[in-house]
Amino acid sequence: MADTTATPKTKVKTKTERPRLHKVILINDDYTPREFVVTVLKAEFRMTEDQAHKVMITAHRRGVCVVAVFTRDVAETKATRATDAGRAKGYPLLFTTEPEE
Ligand code: TYC
Repeated sequence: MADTTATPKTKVKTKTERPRLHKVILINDDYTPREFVVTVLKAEFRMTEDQAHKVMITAHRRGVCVVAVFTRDVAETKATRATDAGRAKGYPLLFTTEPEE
């Protein structure tokens, strides 16, 4: 009978890396009403009125503002949904995504 009890000489150690996070970025424009931007931020990103107002005013003053970070799929879905909410009302409101460094 063959000896089947030999100890394996190599060990497999799997290293799992965390998924890279992606930023959702709000872009300013001259047409979308401030209150509408706040409404979208509250609905899609579960922000309070206060948080949403701060993000909106930062984008308004500086041109862009990071809204939040998520895994890539979630970031892209939320950016698309939020952008579509503006488009449905005829506004050029734009959310983009980019990977975190
Ligand atoms: N600049 C817009 C206005 O004055 C408001 C606004 C803020 C639009 C932030 C987009 O990402 C934005 N009505």
